[in-house]
Amino acid sequence: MDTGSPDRRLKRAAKIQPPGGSGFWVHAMATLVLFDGCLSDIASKPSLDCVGGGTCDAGCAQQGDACAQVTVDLPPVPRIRFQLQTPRDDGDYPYAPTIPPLDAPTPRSTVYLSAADSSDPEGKAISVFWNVQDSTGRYLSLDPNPGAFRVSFSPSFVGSYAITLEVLEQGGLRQIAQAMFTLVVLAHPCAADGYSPPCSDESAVPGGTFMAGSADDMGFANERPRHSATVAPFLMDKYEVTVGRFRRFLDAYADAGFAEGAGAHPLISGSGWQSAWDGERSSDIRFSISECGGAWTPDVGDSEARPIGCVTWYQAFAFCIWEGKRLPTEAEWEYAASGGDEQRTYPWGNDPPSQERAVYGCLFDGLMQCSDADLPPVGSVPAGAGRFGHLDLAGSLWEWTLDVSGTYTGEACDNCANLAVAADEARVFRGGDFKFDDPSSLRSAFRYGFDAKFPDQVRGFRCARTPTPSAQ
Ligand SMILES: [Ca+2]
Ligand SMILES: [Ca+2]
Repeated sequence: MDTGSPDRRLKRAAKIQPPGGSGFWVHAMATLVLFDGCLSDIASKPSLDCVGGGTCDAGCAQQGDACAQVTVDLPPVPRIRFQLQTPRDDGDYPYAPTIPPLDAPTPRSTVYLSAADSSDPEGKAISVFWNVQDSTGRYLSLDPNPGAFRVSFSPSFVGSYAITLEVLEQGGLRQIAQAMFTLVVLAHPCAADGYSPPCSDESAVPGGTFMAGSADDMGFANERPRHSATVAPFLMDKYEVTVGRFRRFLDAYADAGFAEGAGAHPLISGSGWQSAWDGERSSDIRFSISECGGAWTPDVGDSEARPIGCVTWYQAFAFCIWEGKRLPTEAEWEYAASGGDEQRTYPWGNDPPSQERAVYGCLFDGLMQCSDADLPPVGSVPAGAGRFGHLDLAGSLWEWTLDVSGTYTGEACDNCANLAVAADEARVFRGGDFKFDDPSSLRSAFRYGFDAKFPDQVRGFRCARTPTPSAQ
């Protein structure tokens, strides 16, 4: 008699149905596995001979064996609870596979798991073991260790994560029970349409003076000399302009130009639209972007909240005018990224770049090769927010600014912009991009310039405006 064969095991599985309306993102299954519930090691277990006794469990009785009386030792009961914020105490785990939170967790967040409600019906001690696998089957590391009753992990990417809790009876039949559920991690909930709040939000930047550029022993030659720059209070888009926002512009923009001087910085003369730039229609812009690619799709799709690249400087300027805004000056952009007089090396501070703080180096999806998944929806790395709340200033896409690309003179800048167009029509863009793997490009003072007419998948933008006195 082979008492250890799999068919001697009693298995039961139950699907736990998530409550209506939120079931799309969580699926739970509890599996109970009773090892050798009948005969294995029978001498060491409390037992009752079923021959003539008539009280054996069905699985044993069908085989006509003498068997253990398993009803006196029920399997342990695994219970998973979880929390998406730092728990206040050991009981602060409000969610369960059948009680999901309203919002799914986001990449780079922390998920806190608790097995503390698990128990054994007979009150025996239990031990637990967790494992968490991502959608590729890779095991995630658990803090502090997989055998702890309370653990946490950080999902790196959008996708499904299989969470398994195994509970083992200490003593008795040493029965093992398992509970499993699938947690779906979604992109940062900047609205799926790409323009509803918070996607179109602005963050206010108080005016002030800071040192623009880099010191003599820092950065690249075009960042020097360092010089004083003053900016008046302004508002700047919290996020890079999304596909959804740009689509609304293309759908509504019927003209092929703007009034002379539209979109000017009110304190910088000659900074507005020039009629010589008229002529490009919505259909022209659509064609240009479609040829270039990036996150753009011809029809509304899954990429509405991803940043729009492949825009020329002129198209970016046109969009900002259409939204009642303008392009930020280079000094304004750097002021926001530097945290003003905090003189931050990076928007988040002076700590070196990491994938938690900036989308760069084609590593957002955790894989070395570059793919669409390396350019996520805007705001996907909230830990990289600047002092004034702007997201993705460093990384994601380069951002066009108003200024012509040129060298610094060392003169103090008082709401200034370089408007002296050069033969190459190069305009400045800032902040690095999702592909470029040089973390130096993510510095607040790093500057680069290229032909304003030339679209590229790695170049996008955000808009700014000067508040009216009543709005300040
Ligand atoms: Ca990659
Ligand atoms: Ca950026």
